[in-house]
Amino acid sequence: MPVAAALRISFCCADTQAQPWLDALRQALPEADIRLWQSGAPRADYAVVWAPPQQFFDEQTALRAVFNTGAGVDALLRLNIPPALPIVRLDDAGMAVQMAEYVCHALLRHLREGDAYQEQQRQAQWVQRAPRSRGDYPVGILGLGVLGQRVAQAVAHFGFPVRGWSRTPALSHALAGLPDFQAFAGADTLDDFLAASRVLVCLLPLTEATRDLLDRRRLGRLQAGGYVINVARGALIVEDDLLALLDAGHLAGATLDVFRTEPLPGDHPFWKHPKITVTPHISARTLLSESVRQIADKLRLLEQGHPVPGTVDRQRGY
Ligand code: OXD
Repeated sequence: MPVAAALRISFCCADTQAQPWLDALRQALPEADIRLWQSGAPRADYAVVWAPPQQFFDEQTALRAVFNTGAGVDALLRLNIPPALPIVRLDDAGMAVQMAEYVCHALLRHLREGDAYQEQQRQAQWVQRAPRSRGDYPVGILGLGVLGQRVAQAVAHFGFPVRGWSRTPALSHALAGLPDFQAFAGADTLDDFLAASRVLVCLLPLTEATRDLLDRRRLGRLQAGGYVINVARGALIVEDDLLALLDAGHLAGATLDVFRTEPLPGDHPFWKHPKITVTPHISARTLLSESVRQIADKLRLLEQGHPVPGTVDRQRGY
């Protein structure tokens, strides 16, 4: 059903090429008046945003809902936004499969000793290293939302034992059928979950409860030779503690896609650390056509007075 003619949508996305988004949104919602936000613009009914300035919300005081063009809303929740204004994040929109690819790539590269073979090539050394057994690499997925569940399935497909942790018990059918899967739920199971994992995949949202969650003590619970893959938010991990455990040899390595400060500063020790692989927050990109389709569908649902999936629980922080 088309939306009402007079709807106004304001687009305010940092670090985003606006024109392709405006074109796609106008095509998906032809009845709406969709404009790139600038200071002093008329008040809109809906907003499509990524990392907008506070000024946006100071001026846009008639919004009925805000669509975030990413999965994480932590940056948005740091702003002063009316508490009753619904914030809707993308759920999946093509990100889950990308996340699964990224995590499996990092995991398999670690299992198959990609770094060591790369070094051997540099030295022109023909050495066949002893095969490793994936049974010795239980993979702990910290956070079992849409992305975490997809990652768990993909990892299980390669025959790894999978451990999953969620804040509340929320076992889906997708996970129930996995062959070697162990579920942990609630804060008091976190230590046991970590101790049951050798590879840790961080997929939690950043909230007051998860900031600095992975400190020396908790990372130290991972099995010896542990490996950390962070595709969620940099601030989940205490950086100095991660470095200390890598240097002490308890952790074998880390693949990091997200950082406390992005872009990662040029002099940051992660860049040159021999056990760390750095990528520039690319594990799951926002895909324009899937995202616009999802935003248009959700906006229509809201206009019809229906609840929409992906609406952020402001209390919980995601
Ligand atoms: C994110 C995203 O939230 O890239 O990090 O969508």
